[in-house]
Amino acid sequence: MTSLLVIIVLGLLAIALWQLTKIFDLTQVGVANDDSQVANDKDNNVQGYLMFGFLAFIYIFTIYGLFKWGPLVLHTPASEHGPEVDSLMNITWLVIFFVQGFTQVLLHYFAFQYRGKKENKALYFSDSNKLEIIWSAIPAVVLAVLILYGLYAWNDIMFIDKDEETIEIELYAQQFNWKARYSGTDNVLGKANVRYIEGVNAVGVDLSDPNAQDDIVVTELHIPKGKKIHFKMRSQDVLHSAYMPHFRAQMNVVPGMVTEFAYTPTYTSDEYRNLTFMVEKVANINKIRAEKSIELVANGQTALDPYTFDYLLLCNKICGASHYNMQMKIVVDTPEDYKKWLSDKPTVSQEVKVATTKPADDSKPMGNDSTMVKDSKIVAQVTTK
Ligand SMILES: [Cu+2]
Repeated sequence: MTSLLVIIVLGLLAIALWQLTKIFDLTQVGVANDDSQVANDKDNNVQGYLMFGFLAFIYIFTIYGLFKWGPLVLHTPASEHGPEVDSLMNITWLVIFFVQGFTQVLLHYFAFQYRGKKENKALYFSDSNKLEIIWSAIPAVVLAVLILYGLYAWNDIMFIDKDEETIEIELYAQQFNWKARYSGTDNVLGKANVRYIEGVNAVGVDLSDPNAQDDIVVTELHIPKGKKIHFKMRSQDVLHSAYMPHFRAQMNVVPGMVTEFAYTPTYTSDEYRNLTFMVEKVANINKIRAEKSIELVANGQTALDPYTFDYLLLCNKICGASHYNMQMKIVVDTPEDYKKWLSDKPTVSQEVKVATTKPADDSKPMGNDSTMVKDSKIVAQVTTK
């Protein structure tokens, strides 16, 4: 509402200014002796200097933006391949800044230097092969280097050494939540199919497969620091995207196929929380939340809880009405804590056994099933619209 008012006020202000200039023009009748529509040297000089004014605006705004919003970047990567992604990003930014800085100066300087002058005559030439070669070859070479470097980095990141010991975890996407399946002691994920989804077997594990007997399904992802995690991703319904920004990892999750990504976490959640940049970031967030809480309490609402940092797995494909809230907490443990955490988790086959031996009236949908019912209603609403 406020923004609409601001837009209306700005619009009215522009109309008022426009009317003022008209009145000003009327007062000049008989005074001004040059009312020609053709620009004279004075007009061209003003436009020429305005070019420098605009150039200054671009640079000042860029520098302001860097200082104002620069600290909001993700900062230190939490995976082994992270620095490689960051340096690719940084090099691309440097090239963009250099090209932008250099070409904008040239563009505005030329507009000033060759502004209209009464005694000047335009020089016409149809083409210049030399110039065209220069401005085609330089961007071609720069782009080729960037793309080759990107391909090299991508191949390096996506390469999974068959002999390397990895931990296999499945990420399962549903509108609108994530589940993780651990491959258990055999480190082999059992077969799974959407047709086997029933009751507590929410990701459709094939319980007749020997490899599936020790599979464990959870709603909070725990991974150990310093071990390579090999994620295999499946989707139950639509296209999702598994996005783990702090680990510089993202992969589409596509119904009907398995996609993969592997990385090695380098900081436990606790270690990452205690990095200087994160301590400052969290303090800043909590300062904003405290200020907001004062306002909320004054209006009779409850205050906001203080924020603590957690790694997150987010969905980065707009997949439906509750896409914005499709996330799962990721905890990076020490290898010992990870083992301890995983050791007391029941396997899917155990959970199914418990659920099926329960008396009929007691076998209500468990865990996320109630939200699944709610979410499928949302989907039904969306699709019937
Ligand atoms: Cu999604």
